[in-house]
Amino acid sequence: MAPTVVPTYCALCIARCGCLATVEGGRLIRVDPDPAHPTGQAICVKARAAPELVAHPERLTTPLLRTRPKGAADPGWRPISWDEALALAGDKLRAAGPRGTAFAVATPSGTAVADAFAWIHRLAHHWGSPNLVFATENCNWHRDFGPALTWGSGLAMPDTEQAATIVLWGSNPAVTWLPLAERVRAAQRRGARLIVVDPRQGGLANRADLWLAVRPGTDAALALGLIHLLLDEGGADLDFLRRHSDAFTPAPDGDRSVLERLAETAAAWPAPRVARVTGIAEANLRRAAEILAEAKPVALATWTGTCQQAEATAATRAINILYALTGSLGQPGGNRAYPKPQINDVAAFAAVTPETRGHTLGLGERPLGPPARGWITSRDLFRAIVSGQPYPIRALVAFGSNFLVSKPATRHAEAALAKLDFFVQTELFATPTARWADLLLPAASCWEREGLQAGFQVSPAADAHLQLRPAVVPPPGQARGDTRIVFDLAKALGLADHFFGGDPEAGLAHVLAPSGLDAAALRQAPRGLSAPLLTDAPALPRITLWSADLARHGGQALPVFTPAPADGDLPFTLTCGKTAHYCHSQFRQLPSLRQGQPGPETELAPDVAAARGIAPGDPIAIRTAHGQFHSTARLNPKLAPGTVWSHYGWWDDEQPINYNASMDGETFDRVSGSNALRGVGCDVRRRE
Ligand SMILES: Nc1nc2c(c(=O)[nH]1)N[C@H]1C(S)=C(S)[C@@H](COP(=O)(O)OP(=O)(O)OC[C@H]3O[C@@H](n4cnc5c(=O)[nH]c(N)nc54)[C@H](O)[C@@H]3O)O[C@H]1N2
Ligand SMILES: Nc1nc2c(c(=O)[nH]1)N[C@H]1C(S)=C(S)[C@@H](COP(=O)(O)OP(=O)(O)OC[C@H]3O[C@@H](n4cnc5c(=O)[nH]c(N)nc54)[C@H](O)[C@@H]3O)O[C@H]1N2
Ligand code: SF4
Ligand SMILES: [Mo]
Repeated sequence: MAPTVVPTYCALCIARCGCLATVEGGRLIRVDPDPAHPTGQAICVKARAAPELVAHPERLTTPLLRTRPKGAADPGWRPISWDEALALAGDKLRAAGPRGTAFAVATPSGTAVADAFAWIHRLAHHWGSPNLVFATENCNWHRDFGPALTWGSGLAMPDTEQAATIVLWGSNPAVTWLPLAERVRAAQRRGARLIVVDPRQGGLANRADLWLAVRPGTDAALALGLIHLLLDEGGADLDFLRRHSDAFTPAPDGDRSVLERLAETAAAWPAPRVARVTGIAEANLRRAAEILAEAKPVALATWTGTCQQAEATAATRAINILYALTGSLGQPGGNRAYPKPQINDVAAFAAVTPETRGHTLGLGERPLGPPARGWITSRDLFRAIVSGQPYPIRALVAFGSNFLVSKPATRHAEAALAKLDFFVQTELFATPTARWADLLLPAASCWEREGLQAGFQVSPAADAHLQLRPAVVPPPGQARGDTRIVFDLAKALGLADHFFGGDPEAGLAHVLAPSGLDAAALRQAPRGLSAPLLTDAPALPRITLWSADLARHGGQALPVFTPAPADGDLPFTLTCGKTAHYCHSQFRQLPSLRQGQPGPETELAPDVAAARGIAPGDPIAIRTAHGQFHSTARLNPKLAPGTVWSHYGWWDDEQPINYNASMDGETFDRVSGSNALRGVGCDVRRRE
């Protein structure tokens, strides 16, 4: 049979790159970019390896039931039918009860589970579970929700088309978000300036106007120092602040204005101190302040670089306030939300009663953080399972999510997973986390199921784009899409009434109803359509430099940063980042990707390598206060001095190569629960 070319998009990560899938005889044989799609300029090695993912011999193909005790190296999986599996899950979840059931979901930014994300929430919410674990506290919280403390909503997208200056702050789109990187490059070509704040000069930082080589974990000091310079030297947009913020109102606890109080707080960070703490030369600091004052509007992209820190809220607040001082928020050329296709949200957060929400783990400690939406940390989950406090949790329902590798070590992990009465996981592969499951359900990959994307984010045109991604090949064996599995489970739990009678097609019709397009029209147009009915762009809400919410909950009304004291035993600073080959702990099974990146590597700044006598290629061990992990050394002169920059997401039964096993699940931001995975004291040695 002649090959056919199907327009679609790659759903493997946030970038959702428009692409062309070539299919021959029911097999996916290649994936190419689709320049006619708003995000189709390029694809990455992961999409090129999609044929290996689809045809992989280790993919799960049938429901599997454990026959050996938990903790045994081999679970003794026994294939069972879908009917048996769903009936079993229904019985076990009824036995555990709604409060005794927790849910887990893989990251929607780094997997295709985004297709089913809202439906999974709907299932948890209508079942009545107070608890759902996903990556948010270490992923998108400080970009999408944390800024609400300062201006009531998330950061929104940088308007790269009209920005005079673009700031990438702890965000590396050349590796993590190709279409955004494309747009930043295009902006540079038309003369926009680029400032990159990152301990590592990679990707777009190589052609930035200014690279601020921040010592990992000290971003709050940098932002406070820049606030100080802008206020001290007349670089802040006071007019904008007068119109849109509380800057000129008296601070609630005195008679001076919020702006005066902010100036006083930031004055604790004069340039020489900032330089000492962050490692950034004073001249570069001043240059950054000049650009921010002169080349407006400023657009900001920030993501996990500033999120995975012990004081991520202080960093986010300081960066957001600095951004507010530029007067660019919500303006053309600044960060602003674009109108999106109108669709119905089916996550059903409103179905959660206050009583149920009151039982969300961690809500008492972090009421302004993810628990307010029912999103808990794996640490809190494991503690509750092991101790039975504040109430017993007996069952876990997971859709992907490899938390044993992607979350920091929590002392209770194995004890908790061993103690669960019932753990059902939907997966593509038998991961280290899945090995603890009682029941494993085979998931279809994004190439094997339909998926809806409403808005492709990176530009107004992309964000108006609505696409129903087709299944380009059938799933292996009996694997099913997550959405279908959610509907099946809903029926098994007697929740069909909340799930359109258990019919995913009726559910899809409901989702699409307000968009002006229906499933039939979208199936006719696999490349997607510009939706006729869009949401209104939200008005700029009032900016609160002074956070009464934080003050009320025992936090700081204005951001304050206390640098960690120097530790002679752990003289270097460990941090991490993503590579083009993998998403988190995924894709290690795919031969072409494994060939490109065969094992975990750790880049050392030249001063670190010299101090420890380490040469490129040396096997090394990285020690933190909580453990050590093995890696292979690389030298990188483009790292801030003292920095150790490592890959993560690796595991191995023989060797300790899991970065997160050496992290401390107990060190986290008090407001959000973000773990200190970056900016961690460490030492490095060569292994013999
Ligand atoms: N040290 C360190 N740790 C980190 C990070 C870091 O930068 N440094 N990054 C953090 C971030 S940003 C995130 S988002 C988290 C990610 O944490 P996780 O969400 O746990 O991501 P993965 O480890 O990639 O595991 C995802 C799992 O979901 C499965 N999966 C993929 N697609 C599907 C699907 O469509 N359906 C189903 N049912 N399963 C699927 C995959 O097979 C895989 O096993 O990791 C965090 N951990
Ligand atoms: N290839 C690939 N793409 C992905 C993913 C993936 O796993 N692989 N995951 C997806 C997901 S879930 C997410 S959340 C996004 C994340 O997207 P990004 O946030 O862009 O990803 P990272 O590479 O983890 O981190 C960004 C930068 O932070 C820098 N950094 C490290 N420590 C610090 C610090 O202390 N301060 C500052 N300012 N910067 C620091 C790193 O050097 C890195 O360049 O990517 C998405 N896209
Ligand atoms: S960056 Fe790669 S993995 Fe992510 S959507 Fe684009 S092609 Fe797919
Ligand atoms: Mo993420």
